[in-house]
Amino acid sequence: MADELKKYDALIVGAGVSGLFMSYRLKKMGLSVLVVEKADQLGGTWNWNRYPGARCDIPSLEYSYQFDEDLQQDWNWSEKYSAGTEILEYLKHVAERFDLKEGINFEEEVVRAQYNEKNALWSVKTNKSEYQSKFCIFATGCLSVPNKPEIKGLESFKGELLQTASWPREQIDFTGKNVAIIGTGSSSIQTIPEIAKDVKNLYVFQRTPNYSIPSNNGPMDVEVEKNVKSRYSEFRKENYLNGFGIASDSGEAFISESDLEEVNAQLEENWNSSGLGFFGGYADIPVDVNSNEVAANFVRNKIKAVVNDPETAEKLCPKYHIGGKRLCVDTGYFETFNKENVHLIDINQNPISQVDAESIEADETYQIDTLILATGFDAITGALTGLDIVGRNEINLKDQWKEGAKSYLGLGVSNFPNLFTITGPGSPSVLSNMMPSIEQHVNWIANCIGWMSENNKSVIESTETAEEEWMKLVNEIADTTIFTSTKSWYNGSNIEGKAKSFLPFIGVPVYTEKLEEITAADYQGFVFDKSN
Ligand code: N01
Repeated sequence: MADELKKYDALIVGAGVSGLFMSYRLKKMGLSVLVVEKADQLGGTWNWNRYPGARCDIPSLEYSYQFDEDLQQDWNWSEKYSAGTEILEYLKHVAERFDLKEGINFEEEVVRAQYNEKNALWSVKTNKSEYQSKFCIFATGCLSVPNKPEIKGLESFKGELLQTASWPREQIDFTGKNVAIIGTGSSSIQTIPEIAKDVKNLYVFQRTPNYSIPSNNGPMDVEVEKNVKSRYSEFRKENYLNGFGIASDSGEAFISESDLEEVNAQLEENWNSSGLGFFGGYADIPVDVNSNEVAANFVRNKIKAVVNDPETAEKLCPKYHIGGKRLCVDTGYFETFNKENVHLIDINQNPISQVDAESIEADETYQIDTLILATGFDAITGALTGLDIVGRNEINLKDQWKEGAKSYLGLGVSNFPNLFTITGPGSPSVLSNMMPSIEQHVNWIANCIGWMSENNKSVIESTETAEEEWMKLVNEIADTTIFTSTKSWYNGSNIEGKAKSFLPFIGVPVYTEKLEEITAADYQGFVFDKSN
């Protein structure tokens, strides 16, 4: 039976930004490749998150592929921060241009992947078929499994139930409707100003307020574009040398050693221009709680200056360390709370007690037509632990990661030979510009497979020791920052029952240096052709 299965050199799970580029690299190397994608079209994040206002919070000149010079010269973005729809068009263009659609099976979902030690092949079972593959590559994204909270009575709601992370393709008409939205993270902060334009009433159920920086978005500045395109590769390299891998002022000044007036002037400049680069110029905001408080207070004062009602403004002011939860970038978010049809409900004081056929209940009962869940994701590991991925000795990845995910470089996992993850736990991933981080991983995996072939190696696997030491380093670095002392999806705190451990590697340049060192030392920390 097993011999009849279709065989590939590499099976890639997911046809988003990473799966597309991975298939491009491997096909170019002459490998037989199959991509399976559970959606009915490519695009990953940008296919699922179609809510009004969805847009990238990293400028498009940076959030785009760099692997092909002609592509990056030819493509023109219409705005500084492109809308999700435009990014989806871009990804479709890339797929067409490089002939990537051939070889993607859509509406096919992996249910189980099992490593067979006898023939060193993965058996991958989907809802439609079963395959064998030498390499199994998970390009399943860091924010791809929506978190659906347990709310009493939710299933009895008779109105329209929407989730930002799996938004329908057709346009939703909110005109004259009473709408409730639960959650105030990035997705909600992007969609609230858009939805508020048409609704009769918008009820925003907030558990934790968020820091958000204005995007100052607008049409693409052609001079900026021209300048970047004239030196694109240097521009990319410079950005990737910054801690979070994005363009920002890389000055190493400390707020703790600076004149406060100067600090506020710099933060004002950042506020007016930098979006996610708001910390730019000051290296101690993520590591020194007092300096962090200066930046946090700056944002709180901005919120209070924008929002007319002092009580609402106070509720919108976050109290935790700025940056501890992912910073948001918005277009008119705080201003929206000055509209008479927008109501902020603090559910810390009055938690949501239940949802009924036509209402939601917290401090009072709100009659609603539409309920939107903007409640986030089972981040970084959810797409992997949600499947049955079975490695050596029948070990299931979800069991191996029960006490917290461990990975070597975010690329390999011990006991799971010839399995790669793109931007897995322990890599900069969500604490960096995802595009270049994805390209870095895809290139690494492709080069590693090429190296194995040249050196007559068939099976690669990271060692437990390398993995332990790597995750120790990830945590040691994180412990020097404010990231571990804030509840966030970076450390699993948003999902009930999930192990609490900090997963991203903080610091793109250090990560890159280590990755290069390890690779140059013939993939130190990995073993090849380990006997069973
Ligand atoms: O999700 P989130 P998101 N009852 O987890 C609340 C990326 N992104 O989809 O903070 C009530 O940030 C939860 O409250 P709390 C970006 O990296 C990128 O908004 O847990 N509330 C929180 O307010 C971002 O960080 C772009 O107390 C509940 C919210 O729901 C990441 O995706 C655009 C609840 C979830 O916020 C996730 O953002 C959009 C409950 N039971 C997103 N459960 C780009 O521009 C959860 N909440 C690329």
